Amino acid sequence: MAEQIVILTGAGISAESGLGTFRDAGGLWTQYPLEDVATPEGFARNAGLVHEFYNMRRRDARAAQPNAAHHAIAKLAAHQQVTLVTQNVDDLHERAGFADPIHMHGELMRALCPTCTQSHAWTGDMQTESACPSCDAPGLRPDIVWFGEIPYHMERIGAALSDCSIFVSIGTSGEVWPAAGFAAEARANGARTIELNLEPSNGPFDEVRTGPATQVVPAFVA
Ligand code: BV8
Repeated sequence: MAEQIVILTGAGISAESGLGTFRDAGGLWTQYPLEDVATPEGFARNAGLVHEFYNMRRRDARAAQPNAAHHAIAKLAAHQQVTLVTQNVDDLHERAGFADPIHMHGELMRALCPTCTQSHAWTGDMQTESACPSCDAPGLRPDIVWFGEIPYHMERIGAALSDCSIFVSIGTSGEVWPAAGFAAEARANGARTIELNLEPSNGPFDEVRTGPATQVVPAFVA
């Protein structure tokens, strides 16, 4: 039977495309305290600051290009059964040709209406008075899963983790839950677990290959 591969990516896969990671030196959380910009409480306190944070990241993501690691995963999916779960909110996997990544933490290029709960494509800047294209209510928020909120697509992810024979973690520190528990969950279901990362995260991996994603991911896929 063909291998069923689950790949989990984090901010490290987009680092060489110029997009900031969170916990590395100079990372995003050192510039903006996550409590202020990645929690519902922070948004309620100061929506303008949150929009400033995500407008900057949305502009950066639009200016960035997918790198060799994003392209290698898209190439693998052309001839293997790959479920891609990403913690990233940029669209670099899609722009590298991977059709349907599972964005468990939401997407920079989408807006969520707190009034009618509709999600909309949104590629420009967002302000506190930005209105919902469906119900016209002001107060749109980025369609991002913040700390304390329930990640998207958890059932679909759980099903993929129970069926997979190989689990590959790429560019994530493994510090954010529930994503941090996926490798152990896959291994408990009998999968071989592999980490491709700049440095080992010391998670439950059968194999660890260290180095920049643009080197270790194409080598793994080859
Ligand atoms: C949940 C928003 C319940 C989008 C993010 C107390 C109260 C409430 C919750 C909790 C709590 N204690 C714990 C929790 C759970 C909490 C959590 O995990 N907190 C942590 C901090 C302890 N989690 C939650 O709240 C989640 N929700 O638990 O709900 C629930 C759960 C399941 C079912 C039902 C109910 C929601 C978490 C989502 C939060 N939103 N982001 C955004 O702004 O981007 S998380 C944020 O961190 C990003 O999404 C990011 O992707 C994610 C993970 O970070 P990484 O991607 O790993 O990035 P990091 O910088 O950490 O690491 C980069 C790695 O890359 C490093 O290893 C580095 O070595 C490597 N690297 C760097 N350069 C390269 C490289 N690798 C290769 N090549 C390179 N060139």
